[in-house]
Amino acid sequence: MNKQKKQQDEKPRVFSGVQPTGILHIGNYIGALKVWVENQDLYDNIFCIVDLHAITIPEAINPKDLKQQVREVAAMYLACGIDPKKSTIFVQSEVPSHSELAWILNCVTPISWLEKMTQYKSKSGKQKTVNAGLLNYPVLMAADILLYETDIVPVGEDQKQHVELSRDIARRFNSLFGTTLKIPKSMIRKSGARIMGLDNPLQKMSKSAAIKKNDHAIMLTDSPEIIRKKISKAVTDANGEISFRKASPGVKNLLTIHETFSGKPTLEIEEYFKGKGYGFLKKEVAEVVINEIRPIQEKYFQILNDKPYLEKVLEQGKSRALGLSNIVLRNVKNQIGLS
Ligand code: ATP
Ligand code: LTN
Repeated sequence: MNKQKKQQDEKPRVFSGVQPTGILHIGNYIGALKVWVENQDLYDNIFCIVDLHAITIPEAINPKDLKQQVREVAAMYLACGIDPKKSTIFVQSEVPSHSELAWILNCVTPISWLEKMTQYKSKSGKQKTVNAGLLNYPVLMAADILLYETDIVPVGEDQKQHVELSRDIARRFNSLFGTTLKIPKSMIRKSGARIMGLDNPLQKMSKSAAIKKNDHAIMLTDSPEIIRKKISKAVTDANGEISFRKASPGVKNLLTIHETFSGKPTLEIEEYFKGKGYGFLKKEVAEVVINEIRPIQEKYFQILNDKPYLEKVLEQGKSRALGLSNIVLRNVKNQIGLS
């Protein structure tokens, strides 16, 4: 066994993923990628690009663009600091065990559990025709997680309910067919797990909303000028209070963005902005964001243009994911009486 593999096998396992539904925004970065990178040395990490989840909203996906969007997410993982020597990166649809386990888990998951999911309720409300994939979305997510005997799932606040459901599905499978699946836990950062839209601080910042509204989100590929402009237009209020506890949602969102990018304690931030106006706050927030994402952007475009490197990383990731996931899938099939 080589040294890298032995070290990976001894650490608790992390699994997480992002949908290739467009360019990533600072919410994805703060809630997910930054957490992955900060904890990378502690765990055996598996990071997936969940293209099968992305097709649950068919009108958001153009078949001609999907492969490129997958590459863009992979390049962004690497540019943010995911190191392929420490982490496995792969594309969900290239590892068929995900769909296969999802089907089996669908057969042990009550529909009522799925109908209660808040993401399903909000996304299905926006569709003319609701496809079964949207309802079964969290079952595929459970399959992703459970296939790798995952210990920890680092995600933003919006995915907490789905990780809870994965735990319930695993417990139900284990009680029906005997203990087979490991019960995972979510990892959610205390502050910054739900970054809000700049145009509407009551709505979560999301890739899909960013496609429709220009000033909704800061994309990780935005230029410094665009970032300054978007933040200068961010919705605030008329009361002028710069405090984490008392501020309105828009101002609190800006303070949280500052806190997560600057890494400074909240008291120090409040002290710094005391008596200063929102114009100053917005300028400072833009600068901390620009400073951190500038080097990421340089790496991103370089990696995106290096197709052979990207392909090599994804090929290696696929090979490890195929091997690991087959072991759990075989056990599950065995327990359930399938050949
Ligand atoms: P879409 O609009 O296509 O559903 P999204 O922007 O909500 O996309 P996902 O691909 O669903 O992004 O999420 C990837 C990761 O980023 C998940 O861990 C999710 O919890 C996290 N995340 C998404 N939006 C935010 C946000 N606004 N704040 C913090 N974390 C977020
Ligand atoms: N549903 C998640 C993406 C996702 C995921 C996963 C996250 C799919 N499978 C497994 C963690 C673990 C989202 O962010 N929308």
